[in-house]
Amino acid sequence: MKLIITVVQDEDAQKLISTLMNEGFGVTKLATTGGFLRAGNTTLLIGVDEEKLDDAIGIIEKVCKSRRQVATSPSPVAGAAGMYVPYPVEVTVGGATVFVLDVEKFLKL
Ligand code: 2BA
Repeated sequence: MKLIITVVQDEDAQKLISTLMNEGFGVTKLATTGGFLRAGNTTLLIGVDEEKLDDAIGIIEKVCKSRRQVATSPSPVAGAAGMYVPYPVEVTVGGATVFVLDVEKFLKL
């Protein structure tokens, strides 16, 4: 068995969860926050049999879109007044960040 941990954008989360569940996958949703943008995102835990791993990853790939997002981050250099000046940064977020882990044991007690 494998455990997929995937970080996706909130905009894609609901559709991704329904599609995975309709295909018979079990899903747990966590409300998370990205370290860089400090904005909300969604992390899903999906336990899958090894032979269904590629199917699950295929669904994630199909549903999750990449988007340009502008964030205001503190400047790494101090401005003339010696203060850190916020400036806008544009980044491409997603489609999805996916980790696949081996599951040593899977129990429902
Ligand atoms: P955030 O950390 O908020 O990052 C959002 C987007 O900002 C990233 O999109 C990336 O395009 C950009 N970014 C992140 N760190 C950066 C940096 N040091 N310099 C410049 N740009 C940077 P994604 O790569 O698609 O990541 C989306 C979200 O997935 C991340 O949100 C984070 O919550 C998660 N994530 C990505 N890589 C991860 C990793 N190695 N471990 C754990 N979580 C990760």
